[in-house]
Amino acid sequence: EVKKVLTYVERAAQCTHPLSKRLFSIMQEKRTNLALSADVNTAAELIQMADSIGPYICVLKTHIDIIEDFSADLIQKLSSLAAKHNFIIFEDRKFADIGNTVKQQYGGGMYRISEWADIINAHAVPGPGIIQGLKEVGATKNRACLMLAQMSSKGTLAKDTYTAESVKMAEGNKDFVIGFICTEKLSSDPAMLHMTPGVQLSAGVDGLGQQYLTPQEVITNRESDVIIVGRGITQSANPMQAAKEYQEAGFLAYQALFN
Ligand code: 5BU
Repeated sequence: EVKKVLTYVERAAQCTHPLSKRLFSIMQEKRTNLALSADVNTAAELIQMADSIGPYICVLKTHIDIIEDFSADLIQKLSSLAAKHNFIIFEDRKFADIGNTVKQQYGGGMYRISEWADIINAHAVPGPGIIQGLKEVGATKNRACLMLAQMSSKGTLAKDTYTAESVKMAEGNKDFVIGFICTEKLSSDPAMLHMTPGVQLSAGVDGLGQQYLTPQEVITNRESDVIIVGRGITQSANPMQAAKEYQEAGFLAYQALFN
């Protein structure tokens, strides 16, 4: 049996959710499957990173709660840069509570995540109520969610049955869940996105449990769609050059799927 790999264009055509459709289109247009994990601690650094690395990425991933000087102005600038460089904003909030609580964490508080983050993610551990709660806030705004089906860290409990059940939960909510955070392809549905953190140009570990795979391993062997890179870019002497290298490595691996 010959396994047919679909192009980003073909995947986009299969998407019913506008955000996954848009993401696959951006990946094709900008020739990138790179997501930047912009784990910096000030608004100025985040803005600077988003503007300089913006041309090379399809997704900008934030941890908004590690910013020391958060303000509405930061969100406004970030949103303008997303429009300028055509990338999607993913707040890596990892919601993990009951539906009624995550609703408030997503829509309220000081960050008002639902007002600016195109994509958020959620742990499956509370059960499907977490998706219901998030959906009540996000669906009308055309937002989307990724299920945390696997993690990159050593000793993760998100494996085996847990992973399989997370995938089922995601697939039962395709009007809001557009894919997974995972370390390998988990769904044969071409509309489902697979995004993988723990990526550097050389495999290795970080001393606090993070485990790194190379872009080629992630795209070619694990058959994931998007590589998420943080320190490989942000801690590089030349982040822009590093971003270019990750973009190239990721996109070349994608193109090689068709050879
Ligand atoms: P790094 O600097 O490339 O190691 O950063 C990885 C980022 O991805 C960081 O923001 C983590 O919070 C995030 N992450 C991860 O590393 N592993 C996971 O399983 C998940 C998220 Br989920």
